[in-house]
Amino acid sequence: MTTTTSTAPLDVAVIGAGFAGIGAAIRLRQRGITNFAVFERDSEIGGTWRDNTYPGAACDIPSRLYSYSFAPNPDWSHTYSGSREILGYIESMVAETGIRPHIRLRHTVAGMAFDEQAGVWDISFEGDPEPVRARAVVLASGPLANPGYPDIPGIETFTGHTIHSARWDHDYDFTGKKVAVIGTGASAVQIVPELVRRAASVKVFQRTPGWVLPRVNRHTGALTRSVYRHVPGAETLARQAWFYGHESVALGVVWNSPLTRVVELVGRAQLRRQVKDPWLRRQLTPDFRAGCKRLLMTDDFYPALQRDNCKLITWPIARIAPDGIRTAEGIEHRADCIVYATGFQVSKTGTPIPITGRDGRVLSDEWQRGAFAYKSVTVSGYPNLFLTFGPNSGPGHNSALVYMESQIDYLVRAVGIILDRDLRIFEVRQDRQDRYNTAIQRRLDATTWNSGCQSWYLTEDGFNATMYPGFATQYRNQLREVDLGDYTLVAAEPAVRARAVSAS
Ligand code: N01
Repeated sequence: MTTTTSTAPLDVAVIGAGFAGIGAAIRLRQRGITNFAVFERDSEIGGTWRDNTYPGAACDIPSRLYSYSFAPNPDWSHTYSGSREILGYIESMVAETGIRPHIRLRHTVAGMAFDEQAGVWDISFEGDPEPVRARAVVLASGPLANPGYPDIPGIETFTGHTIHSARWDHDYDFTGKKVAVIGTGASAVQIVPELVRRAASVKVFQRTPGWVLPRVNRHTGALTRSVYRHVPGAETLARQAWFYGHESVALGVVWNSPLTRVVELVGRAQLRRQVKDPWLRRQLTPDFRAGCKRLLMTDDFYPALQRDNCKLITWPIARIAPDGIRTAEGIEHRADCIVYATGFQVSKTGTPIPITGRDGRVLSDEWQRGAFAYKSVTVSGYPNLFLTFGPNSGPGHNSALVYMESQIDYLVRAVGIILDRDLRIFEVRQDRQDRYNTAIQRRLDATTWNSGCQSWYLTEDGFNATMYPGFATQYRNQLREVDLGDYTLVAAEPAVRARAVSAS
């Protein structure tokens, strides 16, 4: 890829202005690095929390933990906050830290290639924006960014209204409508309780019942908020309590253990308490170990399914017809609107954009059978590139932001090393990366995620490129320091650097 640029290279290009990109930008600035830009394809910041605005959208991780420790918010209104409040938190971080001028909206990265001579990444954009060069790149485009539609015959023939959970149509009036919801994952269990209040009828098409656990959501009163605001250490203490509470849950959901039975007992007790009809209960009973697919945290999904205007359909979908959905036993379910709560196009085998590294290596080719990286942040052959939410950094039991914060602090330290030492190449050693991934895959074999169920964590071949097989504490500890022994460092030659700057 060749680019022509009219400005000097950036020190850092951050791709994506969601939680991760914004967090990276804030920490770069706090480290004194100011020559950076954040490129965002959308016209607004916020990533997931800008896109997921469906009714009932909320986080099922407590807000005090689903936030950055470097940007505490004493004012969370509930234990588990809604999407608008989370988006507000992201926007207020941007406003308070002064990073807004660094954000370039409507910049969709088309591809990037590493110029080994100069030690910079050439980044090109779709459409008008001028290409840029950057000494380091933070890829923070997020794994759950693009809506996924199911591969059901006839899907394009439906003549009614269609909505995806991650692209909600707020202008559509559900009043009096017959609605079909496909999917019963983490998004669907939040949407259905809201839809049954508005629509004439809701049919929920379930392929696999999940483990549903209680999510006790409480309003945080003014007095408690004032304690978090004014009592030194109160906020940190609460965060720590949530953190270690979730860490203990790992014992039951990351690995099959006697505690997995306890998690399943809690799920079964909720099912027994909330669903009295034995047949419905049977249809809602999972046939895999708790934790294998994502746990569903909700108190109102089962009650919603039992409303007079709601019906659970468990027959497989045979096809979508112009006026509704036909199931395998031949029944036509007419619908005015189909809501796809069918998740995202998760790339476990390629990259979100074409990335060409050293010696013309193409990352998508190398990741064809499954993505891998070193500590999920750096990849051998792709110097000065840093990933957030990269391969094998997904948690099954704790806040994704805890993992993300560790990645951000690690990569900011690494970028600091590149700039302070004027490095051309900062590249993880292949042997370190291989050893790390062999150990990760061996450890994954013992986890619930690899115990036989199908989920978006796995490739079609069953390769797990998504989850981290351990405690968040372990993950955090391994990223606490940048061990220079893991990396090949090559200093910039002043003449080459000067040529690169003057050519750009
Ligand atoms: O998507 P999913 P999601 N026919 O992929 C079903 C995050 N999240 O948007 O289980 C029929 O989990 C599919 O069925 P099955 C979180 O990380 C976080 O709900 O594959 N059904 C499943 O029921 C989560 O993991 C929050 O058999 C079909 C559903 O569609 C991730 O987003 C809240 C089908 C898809 O479930 C994705 O969750 C919400 C077909 N052909 C989401 N194809 C928080 O609170 C698919 N399905 C933080």
